[in-house]
Amino acid sequence: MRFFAALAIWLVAAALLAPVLLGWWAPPEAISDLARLLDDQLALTFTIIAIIFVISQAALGYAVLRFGRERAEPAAYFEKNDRWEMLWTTAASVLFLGLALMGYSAWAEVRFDSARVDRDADALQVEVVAQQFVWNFRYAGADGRFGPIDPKLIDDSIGNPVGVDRSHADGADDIISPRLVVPVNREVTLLLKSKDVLHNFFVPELRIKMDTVPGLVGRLPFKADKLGEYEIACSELCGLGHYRMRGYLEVVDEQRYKSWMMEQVSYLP
Ligand SMILES: [Cu+2]
Repeated sequence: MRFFAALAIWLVAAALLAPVLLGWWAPPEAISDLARLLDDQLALTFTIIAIIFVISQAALGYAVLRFGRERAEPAAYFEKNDRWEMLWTTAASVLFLGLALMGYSAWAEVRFDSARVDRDADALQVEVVAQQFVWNFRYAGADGRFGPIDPKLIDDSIGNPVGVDRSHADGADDIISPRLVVPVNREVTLLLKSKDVLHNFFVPELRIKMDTVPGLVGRLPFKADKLGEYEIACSELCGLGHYRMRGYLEVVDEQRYKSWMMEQVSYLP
C-alpha cells in the first residue's frame, strides 16, 4: 500500500512538471528585450522552484515508503528543532528576497525607467482609447501634437470615437485607427485611456499589460523588434462583449509604416 502511495506522489509530481519540461506549456514568442528579460526571470524562478519541488516530493514519497503505517518501526518523534527551524526560515527568506531583488530591475524598467516622461522625447506616442468593446488608437499626425478632446464631439458614425476637435490646428491632422501600427525597433509610448469602464491592454508577445482607467492616463512603453501581427486582448472583464474586445498590433518596417501613415492621412475628413 505504501508503495502505491509513494508512487502516486511521484507520478503526480512528474505530471505537474512534464508540461513545462517537455515544452507543452510555453508563452508565445517574445518580441522585445523586456519580454525576454521577464522570460529569463520567470525561467530562473521556475527552475529554482522546480528543483525544490522535486527534492521535497521525492522526500515525501520516500518518507511514505519508509515510515508507512504497516511498518512496525515507528518514525522518531520530536517536538521542535530550533536549528532546522532557523535554517529553513533563513533559506526561504534569502530565496524570496533574492528573487524579488533580481526581478525588481525588470519591473522598474517598465514602471519607472522607460515610463519616465523625459525619456519620451524620441518615442512615438500613441494614444490608446478603450471603450466597450473596441480599441481606438490615436496618432498625433504630422505636427506631433495631439489635438484637444471634447466629449461632446464623440461620434463613432463619423469616425471620431475619441472626440478630437478637428477645428483645432493640432487636432486637424490627428489620425484615429482601429489598428495599432508601429515601426519595428522604435521606442513607443502608449498613453492608455478609457471612455467608460476599466479595460486592460494586453499584448502577450510583449509581456506587457496595464489597466486603462477612466480619468487617468497610463504610460506604457515598449519596443518591438520582430515584424508581425499580434493580438491585443482586453484583459479585464469589462461587460457582456468583453470576449470580443480584441485589436491588433502590427509591427512593420519603417517604409511600410510611412506608407500606412500616408494612407491614413488620405482618409482624414
Ligand atoms: Cu474591455
